[in-house]
Amino acid sequence: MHPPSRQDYISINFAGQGSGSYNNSKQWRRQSCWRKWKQLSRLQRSLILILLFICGIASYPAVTEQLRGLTDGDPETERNSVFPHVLPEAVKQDHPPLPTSQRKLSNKRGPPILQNRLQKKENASNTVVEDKASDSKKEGEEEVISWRGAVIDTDQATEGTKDGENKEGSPANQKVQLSVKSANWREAVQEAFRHAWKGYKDFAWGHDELRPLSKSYGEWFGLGLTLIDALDTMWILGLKEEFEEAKTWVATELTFNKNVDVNLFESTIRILGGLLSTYHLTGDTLFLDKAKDIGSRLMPAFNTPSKIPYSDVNIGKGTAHPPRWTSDSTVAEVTSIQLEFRELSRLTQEPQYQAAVAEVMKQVHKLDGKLDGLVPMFINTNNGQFTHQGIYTLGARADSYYEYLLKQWIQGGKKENELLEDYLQAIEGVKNNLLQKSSPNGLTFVGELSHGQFSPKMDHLVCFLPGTLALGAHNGLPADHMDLAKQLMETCYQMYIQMETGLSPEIVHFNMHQGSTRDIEVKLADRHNLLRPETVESLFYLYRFTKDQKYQEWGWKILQNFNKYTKVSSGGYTSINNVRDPDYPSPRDKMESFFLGETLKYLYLLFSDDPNLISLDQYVFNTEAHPLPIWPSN
Ligand code: DMJ
Repeated sequence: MHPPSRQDYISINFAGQGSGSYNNSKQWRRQSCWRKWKQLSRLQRSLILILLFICGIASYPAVTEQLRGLTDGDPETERNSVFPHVLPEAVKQDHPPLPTSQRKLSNKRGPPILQNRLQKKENASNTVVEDKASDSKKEGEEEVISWRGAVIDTDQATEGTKDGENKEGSPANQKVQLSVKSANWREAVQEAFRHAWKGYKDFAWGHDELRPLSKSYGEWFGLGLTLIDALDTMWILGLKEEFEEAKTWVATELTFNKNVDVNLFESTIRILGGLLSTYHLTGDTLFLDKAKDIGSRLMPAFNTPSKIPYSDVNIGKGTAHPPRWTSDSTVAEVTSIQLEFRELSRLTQEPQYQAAVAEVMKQVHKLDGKLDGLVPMFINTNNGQFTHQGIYTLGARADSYYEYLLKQWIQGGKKENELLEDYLQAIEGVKNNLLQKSSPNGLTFVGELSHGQFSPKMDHLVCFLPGTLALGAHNGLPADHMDLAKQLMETCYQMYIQMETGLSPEIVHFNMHQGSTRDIEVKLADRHNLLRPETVESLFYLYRFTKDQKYQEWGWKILQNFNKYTKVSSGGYTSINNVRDPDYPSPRDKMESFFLGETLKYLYLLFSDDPNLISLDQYVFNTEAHPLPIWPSN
């Protein structure tokens, strides 16, 4: 496929320019707000004014308290810093969040106006610095707009209101309350991010991963993995100050000219993907230049006899190799780097990136050894054949193969039929071979097949599937994909709430025999939680497409449980060993980069009612939650 020119990309436009539809300009918002205000009944207007008044009164003591707190320091932090632990005081966060007006007044609220930025991309320089310069003006406006928005956005309020908890009051009042609630939840995500970032900044700045308990860091590739993975999250959450300091580090410290072995897949999805999406969101070519640098340094991985890439590349020496013990690569790894390399070709007009990853897809498409479209877990880099055949899973080592079939098809404008065929066939394969119901409650789950033997084992990783199925249905694929998505979403949520901490283990086993007393069992070795994103990722898709409030409520519970059991007082969050022991979840002393790159980003987007905040008709998320543009049709 001939990659479109750079200019074609810049001409991506978003509905509404010059027409009567969506346009996020200040003038439009002012006019529209006033029009909507005038359309409200007198009763609705009075209710809103009373609510504003009550919030104003209620906020007075909290604001003065905050101001006192700012001058006094934080004794809690000082006490806990002597011996870090998973915060018992985070239990406080079980309480409903404070109304916005009672919280610390942040000067960086609300997401940046992404669509606006993209619409004006050709005219404006779009630097963050510029955004910063106009901050003071925006601040006041955004406060007001968030209130007006509560009224303006009523048609985005959800069906969930019908069955939700706010049965009293007028429909308009209910919608106001829902908007305020989700604004508070977004703010809680911002707080969580700031807390995670504080730990990273204090103890791991510029390193790959925070070790929050030992107040140190872990190195994997030595490339500031967490910082790069988190760049676009900060942009989307509107954390401009944090974004600026991270950007400075990228500009002044980040170098890929290092004698280090990196994993092709992990560095593609986290680093290349993170840099490309940050370039798209900000328009800052610093990130594109860095993306080109790492992308070209990863290319030696494809120099293999079969053109199926090796797992590891030395980005300084330009050499690549498989793991020491095998010449195999993982199927998910070699088939989940395509979105990023295809986009790199489109942006640079250099076809070699796209050609290399397309060759992998072409070969895998033709390979023997699939079962109804389901793929084995390994592929040999010498002969290009599947190895260790006979085991089929939607979990580790195969998961994102399925995700990227659909997402490449969407990215490329739904023209590449082989990708769609392989995806549809694979979903039929899941239904025919891997789908079962648990006992006693009939939860639908995706198990595994090993040489014809079914195992009722499901990785938490499989919880990407409800979101992917929903995305497919949204793009015109069969409606029963959405039915299945909803059933699996329920199961993934049950994997959380049936645990004593309310957090999912890494792997569960479902009971299938009649007479079972519980649906879900967890083996001792599988009780850990790594702060993974897949369930909240799927909740985000399901909420976007259905507007059913329950998905937001579920996400809120999960965030509260992360705060309760994984938050470390001195900064950061930690993975834990035992989701079944609320008294001692046994912290592991590691904050994975995807907690900032994915988990918190998806939670924030889940709590947003703005479908244009990373529109799913304009962006496709890579498997590390980095949004990349859907290519324009021309
Ligand atoms: C992330 O790196 C990606 O989401 C990947 O697809 C799977 N593993 C982690 C998150 O769980």
